[in-house]
Amino acid sequence: MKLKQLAITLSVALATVAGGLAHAQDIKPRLIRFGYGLNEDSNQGRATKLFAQEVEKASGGKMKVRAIGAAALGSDVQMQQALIGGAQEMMVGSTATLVGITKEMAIWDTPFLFNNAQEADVVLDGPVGQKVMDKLQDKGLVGLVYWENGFRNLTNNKRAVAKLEDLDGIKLRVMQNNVFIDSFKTLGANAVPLPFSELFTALETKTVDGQENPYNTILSSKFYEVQKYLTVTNHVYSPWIVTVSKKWWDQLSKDEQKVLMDAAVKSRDFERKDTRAEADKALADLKGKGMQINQLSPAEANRMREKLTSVNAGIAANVGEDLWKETQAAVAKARGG
Ligand code: TK8
Repeated sequence: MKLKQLAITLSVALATVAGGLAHAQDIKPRLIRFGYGLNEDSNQGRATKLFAQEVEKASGGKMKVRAIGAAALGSDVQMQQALIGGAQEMMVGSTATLVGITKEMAIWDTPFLFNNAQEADVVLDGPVGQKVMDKLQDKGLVGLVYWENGFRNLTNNKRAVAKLEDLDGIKLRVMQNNVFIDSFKTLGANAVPLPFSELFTALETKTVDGQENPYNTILSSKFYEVQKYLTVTNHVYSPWIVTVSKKWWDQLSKDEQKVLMDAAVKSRDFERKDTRAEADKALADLKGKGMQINQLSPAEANRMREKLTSVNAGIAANVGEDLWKETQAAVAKARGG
């Protein structure tokens, strides 16, 4: 009797140990090359670092993230191709640069889609954001979370842009994306698509006169050194998206995938807070660096806004009327309408 009980206790104990081991074995040593475009000392760099720490912690040091910034692994578009081919594991970059791969991503390029970051969070983290993200899977990418790049503002070296006509003929670098090209042509600028990794030099050598990016990036990429005028336009909210090579992701165990997903969510929450805190004081910082900053009058802001609505039909046709309508409904709901 006693012996039998001991045997049962032992076998239960053994099963528990074996179970624990089996679980631990679902995480293998992995090296994750994680590329991004901005400097290490930027909101993108800081959140990548946090992601790396979380992955290492949750995997007991087995999964290691090698974070490689400043586009050292290539521009957004080049890294996306490396992920699809399986030559690189992970990256973070703009949704706007993914439009050539997944046309639905262009929905986020709709001018003035969101009025504030809270609306963006609700829609991006909700069913519409997930649906658009899931489209990547057919193309060899897995989207994990959206980070905040932020509301974009205009800088240039020619003149203070106080009204629509001031944009006439300004050579403006835009992302490699048709909605951005159309938007700025519509506003009268000479839109020049270029990868972000070439932007500082293009500004410095005056290949282009201006660019548009969130305050955070204007600061961390030191655009204030080569740009004099900043106009607060907030013309569009840009998300970043953390993506994984699907080829590689499909080789991971469920446990390994969970480690990455959990760390991605933590990095997203950290990144949004960090970005917003930095943006809140960025205008004062940029003024301190010598930039001349102006706000558009409400009347001029409205003129710009109205002009830009002419690109909406093209976006709707590209992403599909259903997604367009679903997004508008999700925004209205986020607004409490
Ligand atoms: C960084 C880019 C950047 C984007 C741009 O790789 O290209 O202007 O705003 O954040 O994705």
